[in-house]
Amino acid sequence: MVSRISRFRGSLVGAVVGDCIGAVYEGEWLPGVNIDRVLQEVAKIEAAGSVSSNSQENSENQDEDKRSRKIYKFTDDTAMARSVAASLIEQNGLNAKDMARRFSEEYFKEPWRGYGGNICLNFHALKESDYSDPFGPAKLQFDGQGSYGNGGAMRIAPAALFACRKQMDFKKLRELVEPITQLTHTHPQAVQGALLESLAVDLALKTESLDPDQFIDYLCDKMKILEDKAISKKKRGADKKDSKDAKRARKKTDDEDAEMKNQLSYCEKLEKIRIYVKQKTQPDTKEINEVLGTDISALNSVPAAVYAFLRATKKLKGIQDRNPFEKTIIYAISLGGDTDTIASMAGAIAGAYYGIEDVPKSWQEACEGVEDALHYATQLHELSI
Ligand code: F2R
Ligand code: MG
Ligand code: MG
Repeated sequence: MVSRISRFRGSLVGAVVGDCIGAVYEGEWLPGVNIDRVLQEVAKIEAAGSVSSNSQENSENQDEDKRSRKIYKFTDDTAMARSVAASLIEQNGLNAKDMARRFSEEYFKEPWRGYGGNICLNFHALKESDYSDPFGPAKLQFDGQGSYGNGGAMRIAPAALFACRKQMDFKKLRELVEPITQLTHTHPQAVQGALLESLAVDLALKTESLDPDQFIDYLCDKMKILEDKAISKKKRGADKKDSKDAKRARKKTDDEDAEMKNQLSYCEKLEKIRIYVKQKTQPDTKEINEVLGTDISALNSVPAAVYAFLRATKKLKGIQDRNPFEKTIIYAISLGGDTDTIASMAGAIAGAYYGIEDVPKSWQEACEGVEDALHYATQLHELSI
């Protein structure tokens, strides 16, 4: 049985290694990333790991090894997740102003971490207004539509750990995840994506014996509630005929509806995942790209992360000799596109299920930010008991 603390550590460290290793390939589109290339990179990490374990007795050699080995840098995904963790721990709950300040200060300290194109404007606006309205700037993005990027989902694992209780409390999880996301992302797809990722992490933390069908049933159940609510909210907005903004609101809704018609919803994508996971022959990466998506939007990336986790329980070409955590990360990266983020989100789910013992030591040593992730996981675990 995997202990609870091991799962907490596995989840946060899983997210970090997914981000760091996935970042090597971010933005490589069709036909995905050849799995042999990912394996070559992983082999380098593992070779460096075995050199350092051979020089355990000699501290001079150890120091030399540390200096010479390649360190895989974390990106915005981990930078923001660390702020979520630190803020929740220090404030013992959500303090929106504190979290917004941390996001922003982290960005100004290290703006080169590969942030999304628009989120930076948010950080500027937050700083200029001295964080007086932490939710204000995000609402104004994209002509009031809000960002649909996956920046909310990619940082949410610490919130799932913070909200983790024996019995799932969907309401409490929503009350935490929604505002954390809305500090930067107000588009319903971004908020729903963060909720889907947090639900998957929460469920993985509590699952003893994984049944992919049951896992998907559970996620579908909850996502249906969210999607139905979003549809009726939108309808209510469009029905406000007396409002002076009604015409503009209706036009916006019509445009969004037209856009939505070409896209599968989260629930529809989860049903596709159910089929892909059961499929005897490994699904084609091109089809995964087209149907689930692997880009920087939440709707076209969170489902791919859930899928990578579940499909890694089955046969996968070229990586059958790897443990399921490793399979999850390597396979997630091989899907291409937003590789750091998809591997990070998949890693958070897989780590929550398999625990820290399945995250290879050599990977942990090679990735920047693992020690801090272990520290945050321990603190979040203490707060959750
Ligand atoms: N930004 C990247 N990668 C690109 C380059 C990194 C490279 N290493 C480098 O340094 O050059 N990765 C990171 O961004 C993704 C998360 O993005 P986030 O936080 O959601 O950002 P943002 O700016 O809110 O959204 C991203 C873009 O999506 C489009 N977009 C969003 N909402 C939109 C809307 N309502 N209408 C139209 N477009 C919308 C925009 O193009 C945004 O710039 C992660 O992959 C992370 O790793
Ligand atoms: Mg990134
Ligand atoms: Mg990314």
